[in-house]
Order: sequence, then C-alpha cells, then structure tokens
Amino acid sequence: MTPKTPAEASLYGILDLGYVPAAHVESMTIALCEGGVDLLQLRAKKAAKSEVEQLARRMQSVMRDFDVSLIINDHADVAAQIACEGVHVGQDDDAVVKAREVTGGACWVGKSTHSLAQAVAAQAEGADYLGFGPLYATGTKPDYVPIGLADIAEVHRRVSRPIFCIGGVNATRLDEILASGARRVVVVSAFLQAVDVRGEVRALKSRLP
Ligand code: TZP
Ligand code: MG
Repeated sequence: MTPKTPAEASLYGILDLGYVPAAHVESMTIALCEGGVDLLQLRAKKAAKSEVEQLARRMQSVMRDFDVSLIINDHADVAAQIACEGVHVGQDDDAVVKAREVTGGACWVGKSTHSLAQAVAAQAEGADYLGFGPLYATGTKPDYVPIGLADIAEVHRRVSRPIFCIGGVNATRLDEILASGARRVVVVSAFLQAVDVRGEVRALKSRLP
C-alpha cells in the first residue's frame, strides 16, 4: 500500500485518546480508515512517550491494509522509532527544523497554526503541511480562541503548502467551511463520537473536493 501524502489528502482524522479508550484503539483506527480518512494522527496528550509508541505500533499493525498515513503528535523521536509517515508539532513544540532533524528527514513535519501570520511563518519554516484553526470553539482544544472563517481564503492565497482547516469541523458546518475556501479538513470529535464512525467519515469525505 502507498500511504497518502499531505498533498494527496483531503480528510485528516485524529485519534485522540481524550475520546477513545486505549482498548478501542485498533477498532477505531479501522473504522476511520475504512470510512476514508487519508491521514490519521495519534494524539495522546496524557500518555508517556513509551505508551505513545505502543499505541502507535498498535495503530500501524491495523493500518497495513490501508493507504492511510500515520502521523504522531508531538513526539518526533517516536515517529522516527516506528518509521511512520509524519510528526505534527504545535507552536510551543520543537521547531520544524528540529523535528525534521530528529526524524532524520524520513517523516513529514506538520505544524499547527492559529493565525495568518503563523501560517505564513510555518511555511517559511519549512512545514510540509499546516493545520489552521481552531475555526470554531472546540472541547478538543478548549483553551484556544476560535479564529473563524474570515482568513481561510487569504491563507490559501499566501501559503502553497497543504492547509488543513481544523477545530469544530463537522457535517453541519462543512458547507460554510468549504464556501470560505477550505480544501482540506481535520475532524476529531465529530468522528470519534459518532454512533456510526465509518458512515460519518464516508459521508463527510464524499463532500470534499
Ligand atoms: N488543533 C486546533 S483545533 C483542534 C486541534 C488539535 C481540535 C479539533 O478537534 P475537533 O473535535 O474536531 O473540534
Ligand atoms: Mg504539540
């Protein structure tokens, strides 16, 4: 299988251990992949590094049959150790150059951005793709002020790297997000809390450009 690159991806899922019990990691990974996510991030904010590695290896073991790339939140060294496709860093994490150095250049490095200025800076820093948001207030990242939809068109004019709009994205809001100029999205709680995860992912994916 050939895992999708960020440029080939339109739908990015995050398996966030705040929503998914560790025992359900394999079943949730399979549901998200079968539904049609292109990229899948492991986000386990409260887990020790050794646990992150174990969880990631469990995800990898069931992702072999899918063209879905695995991206690790925060831990470039874990991404390097398990030889997955990417690592994702935030504004307060390692710089892109440092994360790339840790992975020996073998992983994509994505970066969270929360404003137009941060997005332009992340591209200049060499990020392979950007997260841009939170568009809406979200319980997944409760301390962040939502940035709204107004800068989506402009960020696409100023940044050529793939931009994934994030934060409160769900099926109800998708039309207005796309109408604002988004081409790619990240969805977390709307997938992880769905009654039918596969169905929810499949339906949302079918509406993306
Ligand atoms: N970064 C910006 S918003 C966010 C992250 C990780 C959380 C998005 O989660 P949800 O549940 O899709 O709003
Ligand atoms: Mg981080």
